[in-house]
Amino acid sequence: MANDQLLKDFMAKVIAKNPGEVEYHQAVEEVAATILPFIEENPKYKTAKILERIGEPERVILFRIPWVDDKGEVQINKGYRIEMNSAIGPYKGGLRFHPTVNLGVLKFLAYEQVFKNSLTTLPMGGGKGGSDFDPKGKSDAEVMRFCQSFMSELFRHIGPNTDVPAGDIGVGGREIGFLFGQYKRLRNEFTGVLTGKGIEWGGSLIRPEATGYGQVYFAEEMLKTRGDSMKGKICTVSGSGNVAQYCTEKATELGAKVVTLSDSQGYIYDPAGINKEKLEYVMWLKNVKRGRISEYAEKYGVEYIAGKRPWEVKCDVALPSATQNEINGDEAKMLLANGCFVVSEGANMPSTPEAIDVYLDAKILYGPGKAANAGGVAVSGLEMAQNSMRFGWTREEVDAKLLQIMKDIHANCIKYGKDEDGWVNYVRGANIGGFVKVADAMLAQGIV
Ligand code: NDP
Ligand code: 2IT
Repeated sequence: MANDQLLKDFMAKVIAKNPGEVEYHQAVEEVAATILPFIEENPKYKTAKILERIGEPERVILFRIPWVDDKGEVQINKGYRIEMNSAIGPYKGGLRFHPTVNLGVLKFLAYEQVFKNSLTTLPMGGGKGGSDFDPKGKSDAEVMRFCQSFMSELFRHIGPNTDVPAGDIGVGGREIGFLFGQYKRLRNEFTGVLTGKGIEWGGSLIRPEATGYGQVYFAEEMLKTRGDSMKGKICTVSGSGNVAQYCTEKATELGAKVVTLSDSQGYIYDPAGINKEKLEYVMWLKNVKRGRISEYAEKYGVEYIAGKRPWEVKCDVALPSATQNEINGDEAKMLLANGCFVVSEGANMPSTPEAIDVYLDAKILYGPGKAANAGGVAVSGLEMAQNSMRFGWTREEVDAKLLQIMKDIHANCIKYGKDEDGWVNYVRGANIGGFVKVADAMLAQGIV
């Protein structure tokens, strides 16, 4: 059967089985488009229905999170944990607290996580969870009560050898602390059940930096294939949270100039570049004051463009680091028309299918999220290893391991993604590279 028809038939079944979960359909289709032809050439995966099995979560946990706000009013949120695949290790993946969270969003994230975690070379299965809780505008006490209620149900489903959550949008060091405290209290056990912990209580050096650093290391590796580097490049970054901050730090350190940052309300354009001192202000603004990126424009007298995304700004390298579907087809065309030739994704699925087609048609250096942002979960894996040893590595040791992992992921993408003309399709490379290890483990473990 022709590949187009194979994909159509496969997706019709996925959509029928998972109605309305549009982000999930999108993530599955992107993978299936490259994996189905590979499976045709490797029939052992076909008869065992590996791709169909990978798409069905091993377990989905859905629960109520009741909590009381500062006014004494009862609030109710939804809680989720998708335990997607445990073929190569315990379920592993972040928790997202954001009002847009629903089953389809978390299933897309858990699905991507399976392939990403496999690419890291570390023994981690895939999972994702979270809540439709909105931390914006909530007091620390409200966030704590919410986290305690969330963990009061989640604790019975997770464990250091079962399922190890971490942060994602809306979940950073503060939330991981409250979640860990409640887990320890309920289980009377101090274990590495979460990653992204504080350095004094089982965390790893470089975990906060890891996603953004890894994203830039991956861009540097892609540039190297053309004898080029990040030095002197103009970069546009979206978001201003954890990933965006450390992506900006590393890009600047490697000699690039980051000229934009954004949040859900708009973006700032600073043509002089966001240097060390300005980045320190952003970290304070976002992590301590929990303010808006527009305040940066007021402080430094630069332009703030409300209600828009930064892809209209001329750049060499785009580093999307906010959320899914934040670059559409028209924005991708605009990026390329302005000379952009590298896209390295810190966010998960930030480019729409139309945007990806634009990159692939133009044969630019495009690093999809499941490869380019794998540094975060990779250092989570290193945090788990340090917790098991009851011992910690230095900053330099962890950073060196992170860099090596990003290089290995890049090499794996080349192995499966290099075309005859020498151009590397990193989408195909990452998907097949991530798939093979999980698929072989599933074959070895029987029909489970
Ligand atoms: P944070 O919560 O620290 O920051 C999120 C940033 O993205 C904020 O600036 C936020 O703006 C913006 N944002 C969130 N939702 C939207 C939206 N719907 N539209 C526009 N802007 C939005 O999260 P992280 O930095 O941790 O995560 C960013 C991305 O990176 C996500 O896609 C996440 O899945 C991915 N990722 C994160 C990893 C990690 O280790 N943290 C690892 C790998 C990937 P605002 O404040 O206005 O909401
Ligand atoms: O999307 C991701 O890879 C993360 N949010 C990090 C997951 C983790 O377990 O560190």
